[in-house]
Amino acid sequence: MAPDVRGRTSADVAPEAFFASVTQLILDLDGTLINTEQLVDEVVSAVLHTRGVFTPSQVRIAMEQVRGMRPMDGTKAIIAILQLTDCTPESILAETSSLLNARWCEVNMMPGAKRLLEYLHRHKIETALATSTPSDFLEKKMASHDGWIKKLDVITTGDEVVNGKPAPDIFKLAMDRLGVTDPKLCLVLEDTPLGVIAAKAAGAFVIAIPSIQNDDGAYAEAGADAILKSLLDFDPRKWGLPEFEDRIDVELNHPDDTEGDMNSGYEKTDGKKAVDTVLPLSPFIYLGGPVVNGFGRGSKTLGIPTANLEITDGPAKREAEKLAPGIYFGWAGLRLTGDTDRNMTRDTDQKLIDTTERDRLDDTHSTNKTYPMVMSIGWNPFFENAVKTCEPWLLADFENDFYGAELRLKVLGYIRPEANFVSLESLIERIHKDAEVAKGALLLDQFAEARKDAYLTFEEER
Ligand code: ADP
Ligand code: RBF
Ligand code: MG
Repeated sequence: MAPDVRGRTSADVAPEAFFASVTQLILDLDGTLINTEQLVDEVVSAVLHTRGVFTPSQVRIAMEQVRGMRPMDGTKAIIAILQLTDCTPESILAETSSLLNARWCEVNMMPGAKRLLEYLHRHKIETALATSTPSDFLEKKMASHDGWIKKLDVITTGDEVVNGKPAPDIFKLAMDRLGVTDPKLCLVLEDTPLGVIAAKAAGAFVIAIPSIQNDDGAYAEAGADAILKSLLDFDPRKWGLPEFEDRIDVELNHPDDTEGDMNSGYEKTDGKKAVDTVLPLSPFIYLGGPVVNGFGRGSKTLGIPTANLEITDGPAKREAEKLAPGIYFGWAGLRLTGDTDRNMTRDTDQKLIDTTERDRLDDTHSTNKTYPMVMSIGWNPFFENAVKTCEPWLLADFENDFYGAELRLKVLGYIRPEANFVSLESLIERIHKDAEVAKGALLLDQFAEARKDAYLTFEEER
């Protein structure tokens, strides 16, 4: 997205046409509030592959085209796109829905969804759900979700309207039930292009939070008024609503590069210390596994080595799904074994070495240590990665590589979304600033204490 004259992307701001305060919110469910898309893709594509001979990408493209539709509409559309013969939509839907019903309990909420719902409830902001899911499916889908859905003012389901998304019916019905007098004061959050089209046709403002990667163009074309990377980046103040109030200030030690950095909120207060803000995660997220090979460009291209963890498969996958793509900070525990024992380390920031750590550093035989870390999780837009990576930079100097060593992370807070940059230098500068934000945050009591954790020192499993 091209930066505007103020150096911000349109994701940061409500559109010029928006001048009032939002009075109601309408939320999509799947892919917006709950993380169903991967599971649905996995189950439906497995069933489709039993019904015909397709390449994985044919199936993926077909599924992306129907995302947001009601289950029956989507199944019919997929049959048409893939030109499936000898099978009815009813038979496919019967199979996919029974497989899915057995697995809805695996589905997490989307990162930031709980925070948003609690905020809306706390501020008594009228909110509706507008889901393509029919009500009988919905009950099964939400069975393991502690009833938060019942706290919403209005629920509209796919079976209640004649036409499903991309038709505007479901949003119009939600607006009727909310008693909306002016659709332009309604804000819709949607993850699919078809949902965006439907909400725009109903007259609402729409924020897209894409569940289809690397295709912001499709959302812009659908008419999205703003595109965010995740719910964590929704700023209600820009829509005339009260602020979240849960980001906390962090003092930065090296505010030399503040000039001209409009994007960062990196401001000098009373001409001295620069401050930034971070969003504490609640609960903290634990990730662990062996350090794996990445693209080999962290240290080479950026001078910033990142000890990649496998998150598309294996034990860390489910935990990593709880994190929106973005930049985070926390503590890392590292168990060096065999050859990697020779590694001598030195914390780059002495203030972050507590007494226990100092003892451990003196004991050259001990190899389990904890380090401050800053990490990126996602698709690295600057390099347009096709796979999601988790890349922690341990804020210490190591003499040797430690591929294969056991790494454990306790992720404490969110710094910012993944971004694209005009140059490699500006990406590098920004990552160094992230490290300063991480170090500043880790000095705060609430995050400093989190270092004492038997998981990080390999005394306990999780
Ligand atoms: P890759 O793309 O394979 O991850 P990098 O260039 O990012 O390659 O280098 C990462 C490797 O460098 C890590 O796997 C680790 O073995 C080593 N390394 C050295 N110092 C650090 C550090 N401070 N933080 C993270 N990894 C480091
Ligand atoms: N890559 C991006 O494309 N955009 C980013 O905003 C971004 N931020 C990062 C922040 C931190 C703290 C770290 C450690 C990495 C970040 N990267 C980002 C990832 C970087 O591109 C990646 O580590 C290298 O490509 C090496 O694989
Ligand atoms: Mg790396």
